Amino acid sequence: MAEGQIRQSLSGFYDVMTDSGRLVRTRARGNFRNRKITPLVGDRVVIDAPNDHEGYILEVKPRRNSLVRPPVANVDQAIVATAVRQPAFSTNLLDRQLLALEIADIEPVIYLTKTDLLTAAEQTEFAGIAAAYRKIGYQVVYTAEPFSAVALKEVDDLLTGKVSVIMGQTGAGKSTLLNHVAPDLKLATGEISAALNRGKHTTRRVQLLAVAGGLIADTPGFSSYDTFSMDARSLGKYFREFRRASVDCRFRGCVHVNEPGCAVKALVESGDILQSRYDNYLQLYQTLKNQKPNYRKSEK
Ligand SMILES: Nc1nc2c(ncn2[C@@H]2O[C@H](COP(=O)(O)OP(=O)(O)O)[C@@H](O)[C@H]2O)c(=O)[nH]1
Ligand SMILES: [Mg+2]
Ligand SMILES: [Zn+2]
Repeated sequence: MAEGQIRQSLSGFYDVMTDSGRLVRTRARGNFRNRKITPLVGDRVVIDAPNDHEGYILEVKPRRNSLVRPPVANVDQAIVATAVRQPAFSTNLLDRQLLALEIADIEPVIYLTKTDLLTAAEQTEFAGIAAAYRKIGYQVVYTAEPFSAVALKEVDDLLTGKVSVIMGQTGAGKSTLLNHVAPDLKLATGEISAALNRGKHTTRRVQLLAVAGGLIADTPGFSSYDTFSMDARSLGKYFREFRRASVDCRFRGCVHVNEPGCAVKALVESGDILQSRYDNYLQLYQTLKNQKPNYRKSEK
């Protein structure tokens, strides 16, 4: 028996790094499937490992948190790679990703990619967007020159000693960024990566890569249409600046839509809360309100 961490899952096999530094290929024991426990990369597990090629997972330790996309547990933070161009920047997609992470209780860090594709005027615009998200309370890595020493140092420092995931749309530049942080990785990027994914959708590999003294999962993509289900009235607490402002709303339980004396709406009016955040909030609020309870999938 040994304890360790799942570093990779592939076709029903889980590669576990034991605390004594052995990498053991394991399978989950039958009774896990019966109890509907699917081991996740990042899980702390107890294994029975007579040798390095065939072990069994006996127990999955309680998780601190977990994500569905990518399927990783016990995550300290998520780097949200967001392209300013190619694919086009969307506050809606960014806010949805931030929401997913707030629900999962995982700290987001926003990394703006492809900044070299911006004109000087657009650079100024994005510096403003970066500042606005910092004001909300998110760390934002934004430099006019992509992969500048400053930006890479910031990422390096972030990763050290932590379990991270990098998420973002296909083509956002996730793999390219990781290759810059750790050139040894040689992750496939662009066309090559897309071709590999097309041929491989039956064998979804999830793995934690050792980078900058930490571990990070690179993931093949994020769907902008991932849905959330929760009571619409709870949505506001996952928008940090709304949650802070709401203590000044006239009504307890204000959902910041039609209520008089709403402090959130006042801050949108005064320009202290981004109009785009409010618009994205309203859209999500309506979607959640229109969900029929019977059709709701369980939360997370
Ligand atoms: N101009 C520019 N292109 C980039 C940048 N980062 C990545 N790319 C390109 O964008 C494409 C997608 O990058 P990739 O890392 O595979 O994206 P992923 O799907 O998020 O892993 C590749 O062709 C990269 O060369 C950047 O900062 N500037
Ligand atoms: Mg990639
Ligand atoms: Zn309000």
